[in-house]
Amino acid sequence: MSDCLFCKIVAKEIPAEIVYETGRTLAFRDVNPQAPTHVLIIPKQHHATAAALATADDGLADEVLKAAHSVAVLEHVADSGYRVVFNTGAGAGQTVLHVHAHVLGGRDLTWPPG
Ligand code: D5M
Repeated sequence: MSDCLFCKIVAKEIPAEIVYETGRTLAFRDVNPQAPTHVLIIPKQHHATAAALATADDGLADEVLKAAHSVAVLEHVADSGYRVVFNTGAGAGQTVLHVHAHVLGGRDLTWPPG
């Protein structure tokens, strides 16, 4: 989508600190990190929300989750524990309408989230 911020990162039209990439996924550091490790995992193909990704039924949601795990390993937070979050919809705090998994780790994470 031409006006989508994360599609522009995929197209390398705006910069991002990319930490991991596969054929259909991209992972880059969040500009406003909430933990020592805070990486966003996106499908390169545009889907607005996790719900849209889940219903695409082409294995892409699976690839995003696998990429999240790979990033956790690369960032050395897989053993200590990390969180994968999909804010889905405005009421849950989703501000960028290109589905993204937040991978958060490197500190103790409390529950429930705000
Ligand atoms: O999370 C959207 C997240 O996207 C939020 O944590 C900031 C991050 N963000 C916004 N613009 C950028 C760029 N240009 N690079 C990296 N990260 C970015 P949400 O779940 O939608 O609230």
